[in-house]
Amino acid sequence: MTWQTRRFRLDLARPLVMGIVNVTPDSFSDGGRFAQADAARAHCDRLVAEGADILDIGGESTRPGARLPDTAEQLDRVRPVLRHAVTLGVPVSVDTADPVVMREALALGVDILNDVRALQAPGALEVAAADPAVGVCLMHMQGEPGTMQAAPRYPDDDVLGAVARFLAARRDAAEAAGIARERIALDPGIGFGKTPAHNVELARRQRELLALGCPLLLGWSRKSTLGVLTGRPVGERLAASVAAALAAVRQGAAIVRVHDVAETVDALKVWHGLVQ
Ligand code: 7PJ
Repeated sequence: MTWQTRRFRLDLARPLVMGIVNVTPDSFSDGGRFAQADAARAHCDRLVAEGADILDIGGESTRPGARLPDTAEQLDRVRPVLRHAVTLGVPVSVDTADPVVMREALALGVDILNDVRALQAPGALEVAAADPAVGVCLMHMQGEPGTMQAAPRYPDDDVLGAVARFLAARRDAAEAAGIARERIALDPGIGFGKTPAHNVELARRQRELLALGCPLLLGWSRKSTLGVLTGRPVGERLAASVAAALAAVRQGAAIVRVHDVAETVDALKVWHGLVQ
């Protein structure tokens, strides 16, 4: 299987590691912004040196309870980082749901649109379809980031069914808009409007999502369900995150989205060497 992205047709014979580059500020001063862009560019270099197959760059925190930055603010954050990232020889994705940010990112040369809203914002499908080869990742989210973790529920407790139906519908909408199936990856959206039990159920039944006919991308890195399983705070979830990435691959994931690239790359090399 392959995933067509703008400059690269990605071979999915072995699992790929997508390294996370967050450009979300803790300072709003100008000095803060320049320092932040510098740090994010250096982080891109580091993740590529560590073996990242894809860089995922986002300026829109979708953590539960996060405030949504406006378009101009998001662009100010990600623009300098994207400009640098596209020079590094690996495919670059932009983690955004905003069609204006998508269009600008495409103009800067990004290869993949990674959208936690699965191209549902007005104009987003059209932006993706207008580019002949850009790859897209369509993710399932129930509710809105601000409130999605307040007692999420699924009819008949069928989280896998709900996720599969949503992803099938968004895949079909993308294809109908002119985005070829070979350009589409799908993601069940671990932690996006889901309890720990829902996330575990999705992991156990993940293989059923392969019937959707697209590569699966999974993001477990440092997420709160790993805190529930281990009792550890977010800063101590490295081993848990690596284990979750391996589990996702065993269950059919083609791409894992991670913060800790070096450790995940090593784990997958050993996995690949020992299990064939
Ligand atoms: C995901 C994402 C994910 C995809 C974030 C975090 C929250 N994009 N963006 N899948 N998560 N495709 O990293 O904790 O799971 S932001």
